[in-house]
Amino acid sequence: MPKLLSEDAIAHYRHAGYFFPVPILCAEEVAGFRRRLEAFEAQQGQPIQGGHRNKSHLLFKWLDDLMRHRRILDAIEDLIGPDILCWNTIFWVKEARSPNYVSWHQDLNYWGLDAPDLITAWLAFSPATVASGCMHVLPGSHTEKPLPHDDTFHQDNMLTRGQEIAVEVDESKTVAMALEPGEMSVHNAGIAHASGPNTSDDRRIGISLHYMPTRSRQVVGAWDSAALVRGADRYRHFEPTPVPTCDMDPVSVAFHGKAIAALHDILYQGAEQQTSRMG
Ligand SMILES: O=C(O)CCC(=O)C(=O)O
Repeated sequence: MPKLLSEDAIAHYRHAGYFFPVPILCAEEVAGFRRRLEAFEAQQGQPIQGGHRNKSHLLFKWLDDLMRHRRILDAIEDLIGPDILCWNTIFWVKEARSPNYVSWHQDLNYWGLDAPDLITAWLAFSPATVASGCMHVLPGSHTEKPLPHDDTFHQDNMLTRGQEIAVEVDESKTVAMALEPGEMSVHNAGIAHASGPNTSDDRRIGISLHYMPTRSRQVVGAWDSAALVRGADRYRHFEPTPVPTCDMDPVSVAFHGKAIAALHDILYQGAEQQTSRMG
């Protein structure tokens, strides 16, 4: 018996590689999360960026709590079973009227993870529409051979290396995953996906949470970390991340530094250039 998703939603995810929308937070709850993020940005005097965007659950207690939200984990358990690690959490912020985009890519090529059932849950903190640059997916592409990619390092591309699928993607076959604030989409990390610039007057803010079964392995980096968010981990392939007791808990901030350095090496493996972008 599934915990949250319908049998149809699960079947759709398996054959198409994605499903949306899944309602997670009410309007008041999601506004509270947006306020917390924006309070941090106001304190920093700039939008969240660089290392702060990744493994951010180690920096913000409220994000560690969100990563363990019962409804999110029920949906993930319906798709990958009860023993669940969260490998990464990444903020994706496109400012109002910003040219920033995400080119067509497949994440499994870059994360060094031997985890064909790795799921990205993407939760909207603000309206994600076609105009604001919501994500698009190419249905079924997670079941095919990984596509070749080029590194473009384009300045407006939000991805680590501006990685882009080297063959033409037939846009007529793609699906736009528009979300209201508080709704979530899920996609398999092998699916081809992308998003366009933000032509709206509001910021487009989302958090991606990357969940995988505990049997998964890191095969590129010598060391990697993950948070056990549900069930038991009898494999111990990843160093368990500390649970912050408050925002900017010194113990988890120190761990974050080590985890981000390891992630940087994994994401830039084989690249000809390196920047501070990670995503
Ligand atoms: O937020 C976006 O537009 C893209 C996010 C993405 O590529 C991902 O979550 O895998």
